[in-house]
Amino acid sequence: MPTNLPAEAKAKWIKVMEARTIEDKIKALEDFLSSVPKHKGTERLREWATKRLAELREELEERKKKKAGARSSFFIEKEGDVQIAVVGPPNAGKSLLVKKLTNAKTIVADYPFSTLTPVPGMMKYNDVYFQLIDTPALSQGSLFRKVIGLIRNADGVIIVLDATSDLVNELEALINMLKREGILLNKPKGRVVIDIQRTGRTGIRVTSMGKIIDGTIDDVRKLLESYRIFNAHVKIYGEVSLDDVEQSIFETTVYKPSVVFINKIDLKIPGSQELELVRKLLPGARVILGSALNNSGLNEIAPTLYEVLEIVRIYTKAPNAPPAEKPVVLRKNATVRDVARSIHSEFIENFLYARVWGKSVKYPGERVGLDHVLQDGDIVEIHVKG
Ligand SMILES: Nc1nc2c(ncn2[C@@H]2O[C@H](COP(=O)(O)OP(=O)(O)OP(=O)(O)O)[C@@H](O)[C@H]2O)c(=O)[nH]1
Ligand SMILES: [Mg+2]
Repeated sequence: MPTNLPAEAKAKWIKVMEARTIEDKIKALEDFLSSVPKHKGTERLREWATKRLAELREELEERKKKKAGARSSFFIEKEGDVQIAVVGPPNAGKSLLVKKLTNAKTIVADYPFSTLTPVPGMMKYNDVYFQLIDTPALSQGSLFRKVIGLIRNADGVIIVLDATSDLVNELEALINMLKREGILLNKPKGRVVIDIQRTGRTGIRVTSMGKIIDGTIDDVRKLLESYRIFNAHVKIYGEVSLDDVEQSIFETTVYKPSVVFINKIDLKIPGSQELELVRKLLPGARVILGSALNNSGLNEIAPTLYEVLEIVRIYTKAPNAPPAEKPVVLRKNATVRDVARSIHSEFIENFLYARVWGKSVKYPGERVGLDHVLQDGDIVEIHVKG
């Protein structure tokens, strides 16, 4: 349903997007919410904004605590290349799994709700650093909102289930809990990514790798402009409606790629019918059977995350120098522009051309422009003016 927001509210949204600090974001979001008229079309938006405000206020509290040197904090600074929240029902084995996969000093205990604060650990695979976060059990309670915040900030999730429990019910409950918070574990049919450009005057560029079912690229441009967004790169994947474009301006729903780890198979091996139902609940996710106790299935986790996250490693190089050892880690459909931006915004402003070696080009060292789509393992040499 369209939100039909008045121009005043739309103008206030841009302030939310432009806010750089949590304090500013809270203020702008409050201001925005007060200008949104109450009717059926804005119901979802208002509900979402209210929850988001609560989350931001909590995050602010946490950051203050951390600054004050408090021992327990829920806010985990991103380290490494991708951040993965390890979530699931109580006592499923989340902590033991994170402990086995990383260097994390997290507590494993044979009673539920033993983990009360998130604990990060680092896992390396194929030159990519995965920061895994052991989280408190996901169930309604005082920590619920905080765990949701952790998941929203993460790039993906590992769902840990206990093979001796009712897998289908547990998973369904978890999916629905997250869905109510605007976190989707199933890839939506289409997806809109809006990259707001803060430097330069690029105008609105729309790259469609799918189709807009009820409008044109020009309609997308007009919609964004009505929100006073004038410099942005809009990427469309799959089938989307103009409504989806508007929802993605608000970021009301986010999709998190996921891996399901069915743990404790040393105690019970799930039946094939049960597994089929699990797969049906999350068709896009990958399911791994294993045991954190016996170390089985653990080796499959990193390569599977790599696949579901659609990770692309790009090795940058300076002219007449060997490629960097540490890749820039991006996602599928990443372009030379994304690589240039990751180095410095000046690389885009002064960009001349790039030379690329690897799977995305016809011959080694081919010259390409900013919009060239790269592939995993490519080497990129960017040439700039002056
Ligand atoms: N048999 C068996 N026990 C396991 C396995 N993985 C974990 N456990 C045990 O299950 C209990 C719970 O493990 P934790 O890692 O603390 O579980 P959790 O999901 O972190 O639990 P909370 O933090 O309380 O939500 C501990 O006694 C573990 O030793 C497994 O693969 N097999
Ligand atoms: Mg735990």
